Amino acid sequence: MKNSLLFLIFIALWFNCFSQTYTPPSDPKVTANLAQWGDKKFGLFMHWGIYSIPGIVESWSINSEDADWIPRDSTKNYDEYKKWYFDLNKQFNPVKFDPTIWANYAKKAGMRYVVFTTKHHDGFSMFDTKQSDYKVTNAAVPFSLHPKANIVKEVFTAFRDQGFMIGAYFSKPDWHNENYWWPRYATPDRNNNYDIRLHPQRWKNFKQFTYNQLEELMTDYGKVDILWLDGGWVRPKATVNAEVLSWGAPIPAWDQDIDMPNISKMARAKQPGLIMVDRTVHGEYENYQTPEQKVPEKPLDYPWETCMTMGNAWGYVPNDNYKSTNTLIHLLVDIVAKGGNFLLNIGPKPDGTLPEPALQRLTEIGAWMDINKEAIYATQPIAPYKTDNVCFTRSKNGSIYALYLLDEKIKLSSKITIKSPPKMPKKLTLLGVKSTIKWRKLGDNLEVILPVGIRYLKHALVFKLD
Ligand code: JFZ
Repeated sequence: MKNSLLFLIFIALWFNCFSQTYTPPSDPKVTANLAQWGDKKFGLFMHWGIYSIPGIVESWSINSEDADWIPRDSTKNYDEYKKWYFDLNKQFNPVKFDPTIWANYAKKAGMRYVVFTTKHHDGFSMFDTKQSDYKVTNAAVPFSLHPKANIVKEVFTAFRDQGFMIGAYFSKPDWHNENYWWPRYATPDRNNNYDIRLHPQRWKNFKQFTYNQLEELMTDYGKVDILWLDGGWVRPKATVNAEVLSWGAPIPAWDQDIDMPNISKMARAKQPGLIMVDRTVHGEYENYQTPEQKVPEKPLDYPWETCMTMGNAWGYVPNDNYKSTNTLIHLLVDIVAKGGNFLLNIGPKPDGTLPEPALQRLTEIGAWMDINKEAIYATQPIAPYKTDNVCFTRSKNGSIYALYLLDEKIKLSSKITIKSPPKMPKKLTLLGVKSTIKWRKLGDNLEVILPVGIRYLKHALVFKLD
């Protein structure tokens, strides 16, 4: 009897510990902030750094792993290339940088929060850190003389002034820092390049450096709502799971534990209620999950956000292939109908402006949001979530919306079907149209007679079922 009870307890603990990938926050302030963030639905992700100057992949080209998605100029040997890349700081001079323009476009597009790269894996700090000279405000950087040189402060202020929630992207690994990539050894892959078990003090120094930089960001840059920590391979070894193994990168024999409990204690003392996203590490410091470049098939039963590039690259690359406005709106609708947020990324150009195709898409998305935002903001998923090309959302006051995705290549017929709506309405309206909408029940479906003269409604028709 006793053994079987012990066995059952063991199974329960195992299940809870390993099968669960989401740990709800225990702090009510975090829970409240998470709900506020969840209502925002649409955010702007921005990757901006020295990689934007040549228009190449952010940081990764100095990583020596042999992967097709890590291109590198092969006319230089690796050490020459790394020096060339790290010296790009001496060319950073975005003279047209004006984050107020960025914030205005993003707000008009319907975006309500921003996540900005304060430091990517290459270690170049886009803020005036006192922990390193490898920063935008150092005299080696031409832009350091500009009044807006403390870029993170300027970006956070400009977006906060427009009512945005503020997110700080911060890379846990720092490939420029001598206590992560020790110059004494080669740098064969993304991991720190020495055995921490043999050099504990060096790793201790790196933990302190990281803590100090995060303390600066949590102290000197105003209210920060989200700490978005990237570089998931920097984690306690015990947390390495199938997802990490799927990345195909070497797993060190030692522990790259950055001491999240210590960071979290400080960060939340400075920023009460701070949402923390220790990406892919899961556990109590990942308050929401961040599927990257993909949308989950079904709604998830925990908070989540799809992060996705508007083009193909996170940073600015010339002639990037930007997704159409139609595709972007369909992604937003699909994500929101499944209960997620859409963090859409734009990489600013080396001169500080946003690429024209990105501005055009922000403007067009904004025109659609102006008409249909009530079906997006502060909504919840409602079964059946999506049938064919129709997504469903539910507002907090109980209104149900059917978002009928339009294919730009197909002429819209005068009669459309909404399959298996969550309920049969007493009254049906089409957002953006004053006239009443004729419809009839066909079995479990709604057949809708579209009014004439609605060609100005593009990308998705949004019906309100009252
Ligand atoms: C990470 C960053 O590395 C990337 O540069 C970008 O900032 C993105 C938003 O976040 O993306 C990853 C994450 C994991 C891997 C590669 C890129 N991986 O495991 O190979």
